[in-house]
Amino acid sequence: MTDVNIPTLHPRAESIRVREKLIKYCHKGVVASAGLIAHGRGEAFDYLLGERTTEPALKAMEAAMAMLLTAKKPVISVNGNVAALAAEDVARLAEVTDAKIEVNLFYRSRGREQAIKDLLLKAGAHAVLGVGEDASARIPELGSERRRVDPQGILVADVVLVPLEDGDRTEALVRMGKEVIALDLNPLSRTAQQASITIVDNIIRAVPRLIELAKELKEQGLEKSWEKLRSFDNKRNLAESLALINGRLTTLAMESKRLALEDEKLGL
Ligand code: PTJ
Repeated sequence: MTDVNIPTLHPRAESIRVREKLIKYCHKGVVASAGLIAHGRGEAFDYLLGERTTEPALKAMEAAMAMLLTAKKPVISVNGNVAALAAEDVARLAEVTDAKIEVNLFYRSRGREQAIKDLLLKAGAHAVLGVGEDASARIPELGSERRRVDPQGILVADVVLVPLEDGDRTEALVRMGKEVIALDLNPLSRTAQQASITIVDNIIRAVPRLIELAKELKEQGLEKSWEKLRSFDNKRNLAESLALINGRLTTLAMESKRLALEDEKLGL
């Protein structure tokens, strides 16, 4: 592995730093090779969103935090990308919401499970479920390795936070009667569409904001949380995110056309 020198003034310095982090954790066996591809898809959607936390994402975060704070057995599901990008924040989020942390992988191997658990413990997590023999229960009607869950964690959870995942598990968890909070930059993903609440934002920005929100909502009281939850509509919120991308692209297309016309006038 080579260490790349990232010029501080490079316009995409932060983006390159994040990529390098994922590559490093891929070499350490935390991130699956396909996780690098998944990150690229996330980057593309982040570009379309303007690489910022949008109003619909903030609304979804408020509802998600309300759901987590009023849950009886909340669980945060962690895969390789999540551990590499947000281990410390996930540990903090679990603490402020009294949630359990469980490793759940599509490309499951004993080595990766353990590497992710170690990373989370080092980042401050008190306990990490779903590793080795602990993942002894199964999500019914699910074929992938994601079906393996911990009987102390996802199996009995009422609310599961599922960051960075597009697949069949969310649907299966909803069928089991659980509420699912998805965190996914792609508002069109299967997971985003099937979840009870979808936060369309980058995990790097979203989890720190969720931690701040926990404090704010706790200060406001439980009744306020229920209100936020009752008034939230996921389909409407997803539509707002899509409209936002659409509006942004329309504005950018118009601007590009205006510049082309100016060039034409100048004979360029
Ligand atoms: O660690 P494993 O074995 O469980 O494998 C994890 C991956 C990510 C490889 C696996 O879950 C997978 O293949 O995921 P998908 O189907 O590519 O879906 C990942 C979703 O996360 C996509 O919809 C991306 O847009 C989204 N995404 C990627 N990076 C980010 C993101 N969402 C939020 N923040 C990001 N930084």
